[in-house]
Amino acid sequence: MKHIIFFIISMILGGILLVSHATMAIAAGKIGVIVVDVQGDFTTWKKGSLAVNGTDKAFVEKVQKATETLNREGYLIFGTQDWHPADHISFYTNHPGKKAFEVIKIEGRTQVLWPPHCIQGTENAKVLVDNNLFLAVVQKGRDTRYDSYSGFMDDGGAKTEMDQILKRNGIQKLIVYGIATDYCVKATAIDAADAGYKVFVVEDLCKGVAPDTSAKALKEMKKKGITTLKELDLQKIRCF
Ligand code: VGL
Ligand code: ZN
Repeated sequence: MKHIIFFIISMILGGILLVSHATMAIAAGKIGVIVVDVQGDFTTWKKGSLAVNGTDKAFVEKVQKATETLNREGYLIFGTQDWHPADHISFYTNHPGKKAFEVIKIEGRTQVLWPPHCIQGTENAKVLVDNNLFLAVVQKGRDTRYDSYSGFMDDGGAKTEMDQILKRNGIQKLIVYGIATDYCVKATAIDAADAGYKVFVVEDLCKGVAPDTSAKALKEMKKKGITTLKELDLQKIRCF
């Protein structure tokens, strides 16, 4: 008899837990994730042309695991992919006499000159996180004339499909992480905040090109009302 009562009580409690979990998942349906530019050319793992410090295999696997977890919990996963034509304006090789990482002005805009990277259709332009996890991957930097750190719009002001796609899915909050903290993560997170999304950036799922610009980027993001979390803390994000 005792066993039967115990069994019934555990079934009821289990049921309540399942229901509350499902409710949280539905509430969480309004939260989206943007995985920024986790591509071969930005990683040391794949010996990328613009490899960012700390982007070894272990880092990419950590990003993969976190993205799987978020997907399993019911969050909608989106990605960005840097996707440049070979004659892209951001490549130093397209500016005779200039060196990699030189900074120039183009029509009043500041342009860092990068080594050629993420050229459309090359092996190291591939997104390294399991492509099946993404509801959509938004490509950026496709216009030869403009760089595009942000997943929302390029330096010429042309919008990508990102905002439309997020709105179509009822997303109001965004968890953002990837590469690089000081460029594409920062620009994507700030444009998201400006577009009205509540944004969370997960620091240990990001890597930056340089420590000083990364620290500055985190400060700038905080000033914009973005919440920076040291690590992925779903409790904190859900309760926000
Ligand atoms: C990026 C430099 C050039 C980035 C993209 O993903 O942060 N950085 N293109
Ligand atoms: Zn680029």
